[in-house]
Amino acid sequence: FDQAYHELLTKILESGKDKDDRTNTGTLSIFGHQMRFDLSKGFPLLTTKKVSFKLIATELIWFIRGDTNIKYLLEYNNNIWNEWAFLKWIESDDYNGPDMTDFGNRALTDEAFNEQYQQQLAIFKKKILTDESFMKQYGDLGNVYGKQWRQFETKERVTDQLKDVIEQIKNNPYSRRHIVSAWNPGEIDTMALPPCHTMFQFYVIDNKLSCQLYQRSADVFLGVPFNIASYSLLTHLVARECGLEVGEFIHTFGDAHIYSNHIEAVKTQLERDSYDAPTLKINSDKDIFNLEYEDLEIINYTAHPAIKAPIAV
Ligand code: THF
Repeated sequence: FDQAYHELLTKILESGKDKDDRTNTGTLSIFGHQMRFDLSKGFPLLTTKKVSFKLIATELIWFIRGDTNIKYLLEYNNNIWNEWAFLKWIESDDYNGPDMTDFGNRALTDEAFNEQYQQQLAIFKKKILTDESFMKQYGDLGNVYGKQWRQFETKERVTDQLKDVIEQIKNNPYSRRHIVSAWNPGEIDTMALPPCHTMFQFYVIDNKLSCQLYQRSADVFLGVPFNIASYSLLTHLVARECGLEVGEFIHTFGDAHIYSNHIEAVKTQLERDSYDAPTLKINSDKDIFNLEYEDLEIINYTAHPAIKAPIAV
């Protein structure tokens, strides 16, 4: 599994073009790529760096529950969406701490500022967990993935796309319309961040369920290892719900990029050899909408150490 990922990293290093981006970090970028993972051969959690299954599984369960408030993630000590909620707070009239403009970039270059930022972030997290009205106002990221998967609104109706697609797979498995879209053009401006995983489609053949994701924008070093494991886990959960075996996860990209401040980390990872893939175990009969993180287990996971790198905000 790691090989397909390493091929993508190598391709971007060798043929990516310098491209400016929203975050002013700078990237090497290519447009259009595809990877395939045969899920019957194991679970694609990368082994050339340690990736946290807990962070991936709690984020996916958060999407499946239709939740868009980071409180649920914080309760699992999952901090991967903090920056986007924090941004809404510091831009509001309720914030009266030190100036946090452009905190993502400044925290990397100014040690004194980074200390202030970590302090404000800690205050923010504590308020989300202990102050209910603050949590409701500033913990919510807007109509992001969870909202679109479970309550996609158009003028005519509200659609539970995930529930509907599962019903369709059960009743009409060979349909070519097993689609869930997170891209709701009328609601993009309500989202903290427009969806990077734009839409996915399921496909049934020989009693196996496959899933293909179209990802419009991909942070290949930090995000993609999460995205591969997340959609592979989703494929397992939907297959189990529908009484099917798992087929392939197919990952299709638009703008696939490596941030300029991740290049050294990428080179370190590319020098490593992979281990055998782990396997996923689900220790419960609960349905997909009631499953909890504690019901999931990754077994036989051996990996090289994690490689730290800064997230672009
Ligand atoms: N923004 C950017 N710039 N990249 C992304 O991948 C990304 N996401 C989500 C939303 N915005 C994004 C958030 N997903 C990490 C991983 C996934 C994220 C955000 C952050 C991360 O920092 N991972 C670290 C470990 C972090 C920890 O231990 O707390 C890692 O080393 O893997 C795309 O979905």
